[in-house]
Amino acid sequence: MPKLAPLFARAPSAARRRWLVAAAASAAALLRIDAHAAPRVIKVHARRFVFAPDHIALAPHEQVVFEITAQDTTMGFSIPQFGVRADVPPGTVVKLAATAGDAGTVPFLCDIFCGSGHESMNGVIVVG
Ligand SMILES: [Cu+2]
Repeated sequence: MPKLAPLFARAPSAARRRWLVAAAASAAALLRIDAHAAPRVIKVHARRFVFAPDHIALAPHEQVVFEITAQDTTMGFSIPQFGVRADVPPGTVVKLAATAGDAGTVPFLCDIFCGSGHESMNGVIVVG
């Protein structure tokens, strides 16, 4: 691989400008690819009567995919404010896409009755 400094020392300034423009275009293309990168994956595990994690931090308007598993019985994973929910049977990985809204605190919860602690099975997404 040629060393860059001697290359520039020998190259005419027009060629050097073309090289710099091409390098800048490549960098810009990489930034565009990064902007459209796959959504962040967030794993959430549900068991009676706990979600782990039960606090999740998202950036405003961030697109994510929750990968949800359940340990002992079919659970529901619901984020009413984001308009998404899923049944989560044990032994499967359920993928649920969601997009955060503006900054704020958003509750999520189990919406399938799973036992005597079901009513307290919830968590919080902090968008900010
Ligand atoms: Cu439940």
